Amino acid sequence: MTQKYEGMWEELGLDIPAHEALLKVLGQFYGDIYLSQEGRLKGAEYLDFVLSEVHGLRIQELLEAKSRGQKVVGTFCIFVPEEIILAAGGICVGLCAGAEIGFDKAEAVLPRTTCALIKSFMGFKLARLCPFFESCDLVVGETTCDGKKKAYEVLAEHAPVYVMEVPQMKEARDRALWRDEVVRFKDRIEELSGVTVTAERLSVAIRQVNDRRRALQRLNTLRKSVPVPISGRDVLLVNQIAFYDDPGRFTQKIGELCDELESRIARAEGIAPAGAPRLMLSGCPMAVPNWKIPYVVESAGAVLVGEESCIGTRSTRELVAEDGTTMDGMIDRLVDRYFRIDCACFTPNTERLQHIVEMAKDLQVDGVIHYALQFCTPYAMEAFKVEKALEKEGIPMLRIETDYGNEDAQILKNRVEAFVEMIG
Ligand code: BJ8
Repeated sequence: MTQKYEGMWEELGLDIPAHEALLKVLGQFYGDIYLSQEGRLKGAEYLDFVLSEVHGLRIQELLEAKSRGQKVVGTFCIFVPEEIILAAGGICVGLCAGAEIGFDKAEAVLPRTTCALIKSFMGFKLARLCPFFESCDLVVGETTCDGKKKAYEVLAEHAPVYVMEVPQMKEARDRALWRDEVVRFKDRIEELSGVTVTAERLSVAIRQVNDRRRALQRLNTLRKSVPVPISGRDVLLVNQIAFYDDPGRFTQKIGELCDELESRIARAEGIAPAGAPRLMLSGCPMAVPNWKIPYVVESAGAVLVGEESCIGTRSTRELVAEDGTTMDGMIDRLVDRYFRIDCACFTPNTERLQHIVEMAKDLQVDGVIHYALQFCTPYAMEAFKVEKALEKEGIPMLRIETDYGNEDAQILKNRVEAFVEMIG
């Protein structure tokens, strides 16, 4: 792939030697964590292909779309209403990053005590290693946690940045502010693209994004089966790819994967033995290629059956109501759907506790692993409430705080193994 796309990467201004080294490490990492799994599905070939071409073919597609006049918009948070970008003929790509890359450069402009996700996206940008970033006509930030909102001020010195104000509470006045923000965002996207977002265009986009969510909901429902037919690692990858790939193609491929899973379930076949402890992850998002915890958990003999996270059910649980007929009506439905997101940046955030308990029961988990990135105050603080809520239901929880490095791999392994042994 390297030679085939080198000209394209050069034009995007990437640091070619460093990028080549990154792809090499990523390939090895992927081989160890993904390709080594036994009994993988045929549908996983799609995941392997997308990942192998994530900086190649997909970027080529984005650049071709740009040459036809479409705009590429990068985002960091599931609060950004993708439907509006699509309705303006644009393409939305997730820019959160899950690798310890460019941290020396990031730490020159941000405190060391910043969460790894923020340092990673800043590092990828400053080290010129992300072709998605370099393809963007606009990057959209949001006022969720303090680290992110201050980091966007720095990022704005290096890229065209637009910030949406996300409220901190969920009162009527907060909803009114959020509605204004969604309309302001629509205006900005119209200005960027030169395309007016009409009710017809928005209605098509709402259905398209909902279809992708429905495909992921179907996949998550199939994981209730005992034995579980697909590994947590593979589902995490599916959720990660959802932020990069073309929505129509993704929905079709995940539909095919689900068909295959249904046949596997009918034959009572699983990816892990029926007695393997079933665990659920809860907490911070895991952006590509952050596969550390799922790998540790599944190597310890457990199987992951759910992810209560933004790269998981937090972004797929809710659909936008499709019964809006006017522009105002559709905006209201978008506003309501996004306003229900239970991010730990909100206070209070009791819905999240209810969702976690419901999910844990529904998936018949034996335990929950709460995952917070180091220096992520919202999720690390909320972990205590999550633990209490689960304790009331008799569901054990292991609290983990970590980063993208491998220094704590052995400690994590020991802790997860002890947890799995305890619940098993
Ligand atoms: S809706 S979870 S994607 S804000 S890990 S940067 S919170 S310090 S990612 Fe998030 Fe939107 Fe919420 Fe989801 Fe800050 Fe924590 Fe870092 Fe985080």
